[in-house]
Amino acid sequence: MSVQTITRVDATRADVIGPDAIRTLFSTAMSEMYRMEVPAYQTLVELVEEVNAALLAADPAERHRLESAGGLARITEERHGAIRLGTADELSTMRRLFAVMGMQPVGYYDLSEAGVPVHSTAFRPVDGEALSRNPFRVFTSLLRLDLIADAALRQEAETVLAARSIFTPGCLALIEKAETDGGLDEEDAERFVAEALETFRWHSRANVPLDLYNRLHDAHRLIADVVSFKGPHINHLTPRTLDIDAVQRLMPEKGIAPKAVVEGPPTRRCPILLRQTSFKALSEPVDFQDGDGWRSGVHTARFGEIEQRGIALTPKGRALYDTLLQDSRRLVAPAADGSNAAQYMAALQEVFAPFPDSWDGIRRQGLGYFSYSLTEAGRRNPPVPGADLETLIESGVVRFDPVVYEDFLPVSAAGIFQSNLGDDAQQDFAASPNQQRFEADLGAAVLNPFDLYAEIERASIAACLAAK
Ligand code: OOG
Ligand code: NI
Repeated sequence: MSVQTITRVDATRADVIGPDAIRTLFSTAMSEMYRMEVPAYQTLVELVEEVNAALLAADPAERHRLESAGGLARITEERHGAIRLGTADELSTMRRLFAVMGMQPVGYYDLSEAGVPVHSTAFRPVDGEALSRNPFRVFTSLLRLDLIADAALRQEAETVLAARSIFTPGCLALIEKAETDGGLDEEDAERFVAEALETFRWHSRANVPLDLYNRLHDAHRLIADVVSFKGPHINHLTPRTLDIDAVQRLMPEKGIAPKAVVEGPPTRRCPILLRQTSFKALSEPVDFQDGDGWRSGVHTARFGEIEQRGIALTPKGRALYDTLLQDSRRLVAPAADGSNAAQYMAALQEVFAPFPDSWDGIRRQGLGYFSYSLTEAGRRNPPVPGADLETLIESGVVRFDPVVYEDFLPVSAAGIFQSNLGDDAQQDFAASPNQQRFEADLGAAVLNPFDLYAEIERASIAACLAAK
């Protein structure tokens, strides 16, 4: 299995603009496109900006912490999107496309367990420097036709998917050029972004007749969404807020109805992992093939989501999170119609009480990853070789800041999928994670997120102790 990454960017070639810059061009273009396609997205972005600005104005200490940890600049522009692909070829080409922008596949998510016939990874930048420039991520799912019971329908779906090509010839040529030359110059980068954007665009004309759409839809809504269109339309683009409870509360005032519960951990002083909420997918007009003509219908796929990101947890912290989340769901299972939302949120809050809620508590128990840096005093008076980290922290030479969680959560993702598929869409599939198959289809192994966070922490400690 070969891993194709762009490693030969030659720093001496002034015309190569580098993957971080291409990623920023792309995420800006994507945001621009989605703003035109889904006006409610713009409303959400504005609401998030208002809430973030109000929070920072009211909490100078938090503002200062974010500024000195280098996290403030990236937050306003920060987005993640999601797409759903139909074939192994589409997935492996998508990996090469994202590699041009410095995005690697991180993590494996099995959603069959939650009744959604896909498995997924997140394409994102991985090193600290690239993340601080622009942490744009795309949650990318591959449809699992192997989970569809009806063999004839599966065959029909496969035939439709095999006949489509979701990338423009120009895009494919530029991916190859970037791989061969080790990057793109500015002009090619701009062409690449424009061509790549075509793959993510919404198509109001379906690729299949209404009758096939309906049969796919009856098998599972998600199958209809993937198979019936020319391409994998981006289905949401999520801005990051510093206070998700405030956004959830204010959404109805802006005419947007949020899902009943916020996914993920409860409200805390020290946020952990990821909290998310969304508004339901819109019913949008679609034209279906009908003999020689077209026939109008509707499709629901695209929605809005916001998120608040907290600290990345260690395997020990993550295990505690998973246990507590399961315990709270055992106590109060969130109803699909949201009728027990208040009880669920209260149970969550109570069950999570044992999870320490101070940065130092989380650090001392080894539950989260931190980035260490020299304080002002530490820079004036750098530590001597062999100094002890804990002593340096106590004496105010070294400070620590939480490392941001850059990934996703399978239970939350399932909740988001389900709230968008409609409350009737829950279906049982045999839980069958198949990371090996996914990686074979991807053409590469997915990176382990824990390794990436551990490396950020390790490098930060090494830099403190090596400072001269
Ligand atoms: C992806 C849903 C998962 C998230 O933020 O967890 C997701 C999809 O609906 O395609 O985006
Ligand atoms: Ni999302």
